[in-house]
Amino acid sequence: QNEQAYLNLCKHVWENGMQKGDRTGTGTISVFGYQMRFDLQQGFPLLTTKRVPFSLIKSELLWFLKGDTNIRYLLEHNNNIWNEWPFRNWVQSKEYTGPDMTDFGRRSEQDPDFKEMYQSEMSKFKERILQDDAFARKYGDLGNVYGKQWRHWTTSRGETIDQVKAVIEQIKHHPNSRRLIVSAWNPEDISPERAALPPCHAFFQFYVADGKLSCQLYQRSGDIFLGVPFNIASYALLTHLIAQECGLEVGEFIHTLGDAHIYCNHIEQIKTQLSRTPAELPTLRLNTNIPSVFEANMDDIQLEGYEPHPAIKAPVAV
Ligand code: UFP
Repeated sequence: QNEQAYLNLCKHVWENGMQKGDRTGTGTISVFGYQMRFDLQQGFPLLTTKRVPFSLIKSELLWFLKGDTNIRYLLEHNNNIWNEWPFRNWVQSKEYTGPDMTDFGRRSEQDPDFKEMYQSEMSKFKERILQDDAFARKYGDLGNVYGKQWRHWTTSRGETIDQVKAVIEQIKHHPNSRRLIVSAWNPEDISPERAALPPCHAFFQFYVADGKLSCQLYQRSGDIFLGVPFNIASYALLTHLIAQECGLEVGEFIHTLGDAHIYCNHIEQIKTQLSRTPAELPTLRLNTNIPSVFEANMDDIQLEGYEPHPAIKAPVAV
């Protein structure tokens, strides 16, 4: 069963992880280097031991594939997963005149009055991104994140490289190639001024054998409880989309993690999840008439038979 690969990761890190401090000040237990394999023929690897919001995964992946880096598209699809980073830029800017939002992540966990103020500032911020074009351009753009590097990698000569388009061409015409790679990791662009967050899912490679397309991802840093379930489903979906476009079946998704960590404030949640019995995995249905992966939209991607256990809430480390 595919989901067991993820549950084994949780168990492995829980039992063997080292206590380790981290950038966010939250604290983690962590291991370095871990690999999971998901056979995409055996169902779509969206976890069933807790509900994972697939619509957020779809809109985020479509946003990457469009080469978009502005959160406006995400907000238009009720997707709030990238809001904290641009919000932090906004509240740290000279133009922001509202109440002090320093350290808003931790403070809103500890102080209900602050949380109310934060939520109100955040909803004003989102409204403005949606309504005000100039504001959205200035404060909604995450900079050199996935969409930019996947579709518009900029070279030192000022040319742009569309890595995803190029890799699809290679898969179609040179399926035996050992160079079927997309890199989101651009050393020139990882400073805080140039990108909201250096890419976590940094580098991926495709592989074609026996009429099946497989994908392996190297993820430098994985938040096991909140991030990794999304990342698995997102790359599984990407593999399905590209396989369909190239006239191939799906093979495996292989997920290789660098720093695989459980945040200290996710431990109870992980325990709850590990106590649950996985259900049958859902099946992905793609519209077979999508002209290209770049033109896919939300309705072209549907899941059947997703009957998970209830969602489990946990704070995001920013
Ligand atoms: N993270 C993920 N998956 C993602 C993503 C972020 O697990 O797709 F964008 C987590 C990993 C880590 C934090 O806990 O976000 C990023 O922090 P850092 O840059 O310090 O690794």
